[in-house]
Amino acid sequence: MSTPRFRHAIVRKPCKNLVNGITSSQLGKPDYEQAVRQHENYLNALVSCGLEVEVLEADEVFPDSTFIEDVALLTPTCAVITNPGASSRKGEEKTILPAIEKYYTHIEFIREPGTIEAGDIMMTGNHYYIGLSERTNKEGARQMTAILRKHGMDASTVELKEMLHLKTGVAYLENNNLIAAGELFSHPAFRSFDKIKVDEKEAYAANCIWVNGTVIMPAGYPLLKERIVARAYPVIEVDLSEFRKLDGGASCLSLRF
Ligand code: CIR
Repeated sequence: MSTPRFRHAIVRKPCKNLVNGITSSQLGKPDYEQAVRQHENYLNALVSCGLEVEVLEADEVFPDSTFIEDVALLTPTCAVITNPGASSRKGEEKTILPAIEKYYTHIEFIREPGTIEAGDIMMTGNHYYIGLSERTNKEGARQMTAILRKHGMDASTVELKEMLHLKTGVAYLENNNLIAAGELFSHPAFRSFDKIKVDEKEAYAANCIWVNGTVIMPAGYPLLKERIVARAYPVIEVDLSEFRKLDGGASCLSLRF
C-alpha cells in the first residue's frame, strides 16, 4: 500500500450554535469559548505536521458544521461531495463546494436516495472502507464505490451495529497499523491489519488521525497513547473534550488531502 503525504487541510471554525449539535453522549453541552480554543490547538497540530490549513468561517446555520470531514471525501484524484444522512445536516454539503473547487477539477456528488457521511469512510492506500450506519445507506455506499472505481480506486462496505461512524472505531496509521475499538477490533473485514486495541474505557480515543507520520489524538487516553508510541509514532495530544460532547473526534474536524 502506498503511503500518502498530505499537503493541505480544510477546517471550519465552530459556530456558537454548536451547543445545539447532535449528540448521543450524556456529557452536557459544549462550552463555545473552550471549543474555539481547542479548535485552534487542533489547527496548530495540523500545521506542525506540515499542512497548509485553510480555515473556513463558522456557519451558524448548521450546528455540526465544524465536523467538516463528513461533507466531503477528498482523494488524490477526485473530490466527492457527500449527502449527509442526519436531517439537521442536510444542505451542509453545499457550503463546502467553493472551498473544494479551489483544489479539485474532478468533483463528484452523492445523490438521493443515497446518503453518506465521510466519517464512515476510511482510506487505506487505494482502497476505501465504507461503514453502513444510520447516516450512510447502501445506495450511498454504492454510488461512492462506483465513483471511486471510475477514478481508479476501490471500496468495500462494513456493516456497523454500535458506532456512529466507521471512524468512530477505527483509524488507519499507514504501514498496515490499524487502531480498532469495540465491534471493529475482531471484525473480519480488518483481519489482515496489525491492530492496536483500544480499551472500552478509552473508546473515544479510537478516532485519531495519521498526518505525515505523526498521530494526532485526543488528550487524556494514556493506554492508547502508549500503544501508539510503542509502534514508533510521534504523537500530538489535543484536548477535544468539547467536541467529544457532540460525538466528534480528531478526524471529524478536518479534511486532509
Ligand atoms: C453528528 O452527530 O453529526 C456530529 N455531532 C458529530 C459528527 C462526528 N463526525 C465524524 O465522526 N466524522
